[in-house]
Amino acid sequence: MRENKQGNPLGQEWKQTEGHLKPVSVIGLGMMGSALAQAFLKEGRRTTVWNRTPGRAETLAAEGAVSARTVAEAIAASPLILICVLDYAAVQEILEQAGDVLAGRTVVNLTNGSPAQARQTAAWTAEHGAEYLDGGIMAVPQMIGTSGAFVLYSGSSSAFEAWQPALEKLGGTKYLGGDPGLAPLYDLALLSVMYGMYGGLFHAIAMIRSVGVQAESFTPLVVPWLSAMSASMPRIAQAVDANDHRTDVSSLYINQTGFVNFIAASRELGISTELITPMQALIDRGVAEGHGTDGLTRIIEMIQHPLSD
Ligand code: FVH
Repeated sequence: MRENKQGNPLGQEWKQTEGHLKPVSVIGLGMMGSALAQAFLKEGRRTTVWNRTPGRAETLAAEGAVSARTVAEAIAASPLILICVLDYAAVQEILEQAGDVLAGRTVVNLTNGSPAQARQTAAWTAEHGAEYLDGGIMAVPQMIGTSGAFVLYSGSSSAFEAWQPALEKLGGTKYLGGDPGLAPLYDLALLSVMYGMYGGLFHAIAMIRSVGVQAESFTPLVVPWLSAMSASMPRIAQAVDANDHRTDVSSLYINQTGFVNFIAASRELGISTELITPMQALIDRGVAEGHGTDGLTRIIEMIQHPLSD
């Protein structure tokens, strides 16, 4: 085996590193990847970075990162490799450039994707001798390294145990299990909550602005309303798990009537109803299928068993 001057096998230069913090390599220096690299640099950890467009590494290099010229060089530099790029097609392109240096390392892929893509990437990395963790970042770049950020992980439990102290520098960690598809599944489910919330907020703001009211003067009413409504989530979850869609809050019938007003008012205000009509269609279907006295949670059953086209 070829060795470098210090007697370490080539491709394992990180073994020379002094100190207790093992080096990390961050691949992908977009908004999120840069924030991840900065969190490790802040900790004083040797951080090697690589980006397809090399100019993006300059700021981090000025902050102390080692800028690798190739993917293989970035991977050779550390036992822990974080990848955060556009999509899994990009992840695959990157991993294929790694060659043999991948063996013996841990790849933590924080790119947004589907459970099936995560499982495929896990199988591919295992074939190349690396441990694999998939991750879902529940934060925006500015939150990385703060107490508000948390990251979901799934895949190799031994890799998670070994690297948890390092990964905690990015935000809270939540390990979901050995199936690498779990982190992206939970990530996408939580994003669904976020998009639902923003969809509702955007429609509401459009309504309010159409009569000349500033969004800023409306949101102080929205925040306590959302907190009050979200307080009911554990009770809703309990009822759903028990397959109990009865309600003492409001029936599908009542929501159906309310929705007619909601749509009519939006049209009168000249606002598109694109964000809200899908919900109306589901409420109408629930009533048509004989569930008018059930609560809104009946919709969960309906979308789990969609109508065939
Ligand atoms: N930004 C956010 O708030 C969210 C929070 C939750 C997690 N997401 C996911 O993180 C992934 C990266 O998102 P990002 O915000 O960093 O995205 P960009 O700033 O647009 O950077 C994209 C990077 O991807 C590189 N890239 C794209 N295609 C390729 C490729 N074929 N080969 C190699 N790298 C590629 C791109 O490189 P370049 O354009 O600078 O050369 C950027 O480094 C994403 O999955 C989010 O969903 C972020």
